[in-house]
Amino acid sequence: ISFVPKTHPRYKSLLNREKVVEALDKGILAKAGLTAHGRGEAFDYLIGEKTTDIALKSIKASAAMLVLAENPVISINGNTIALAKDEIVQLAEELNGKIEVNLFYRTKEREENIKKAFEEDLTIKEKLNNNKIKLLGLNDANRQIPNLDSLRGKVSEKGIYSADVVLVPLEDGDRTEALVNMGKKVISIDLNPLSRTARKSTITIVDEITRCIPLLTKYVKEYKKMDKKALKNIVDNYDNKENLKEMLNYISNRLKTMDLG
Ligand code: PTJ
Repeated sequence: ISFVPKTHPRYKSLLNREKVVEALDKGILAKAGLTAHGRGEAFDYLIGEKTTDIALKSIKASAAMLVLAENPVISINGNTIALAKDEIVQLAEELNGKIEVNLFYRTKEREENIKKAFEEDLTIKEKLNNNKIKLLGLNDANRQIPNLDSLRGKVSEKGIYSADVVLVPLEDGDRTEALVNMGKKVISIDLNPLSRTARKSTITIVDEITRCIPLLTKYVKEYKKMDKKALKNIVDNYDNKENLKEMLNYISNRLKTMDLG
């Protein structure tokens, strides 16, 4: 049951909080996921809680990169599952279906609870049975990302280990660099444009996950009909450092000219 009335001016944000708390109760979210969520909320305030044109550029470049990829994988953690499980499934279906569970705070119990959350949903279960989507990283995280000591380093051979493009929403930092060092392209979703993840990624989408995944899916669908040369052009014209600078300028201008009335 939701305690948040639909008319509340901050409905969406409060609903996301409820989802995160619910996922904690179900043993899906790491406790640290609560503070990570709060940090995200704070940055979302700074950007005005909407998808900026700057983020849209990153979304389009990401869609092009995902369509061009030979073996893309969507990495998911507790926060991503709490907020955007269904949206991630829809995106994966438009690609090769590969979703990999990759946890910083990896415990057997959380793995079980996550598996249950996917299989309890009958629509998702059917998609798993029909191989429209594949949930990797639970029983098959047998490979190791070189130079990454955390449990995030345990990955699936068919998933992140062999992927050419990895989408990493709400990342914790050092893995992005390790994946880039393996020669992979990393697309991250992170509301904090100052984070190490944001700076090390090939493409950073500075936007809230539940807002940007549906947009990403929309552009993936559209770009699947486009020729590869045009898509390559979109990717080649994208500069991540430039995009992050634009985002920081956007935030500082917004704050300087803000009307508090
Ligand atoms: O589930 P696990 O065990 O893999 O653990 C997941 C967390 C999130 C706890 C772990 O990865 C972590 O500690 O992450 P960080 O270092 O706190 O980074 C998370 C980033 O996600 C922060 O920079 C936040 O600004 C950002 N963030 C939080 N909520 C959102 C978000 N970005 C987009 N949309 C959000 N809703």
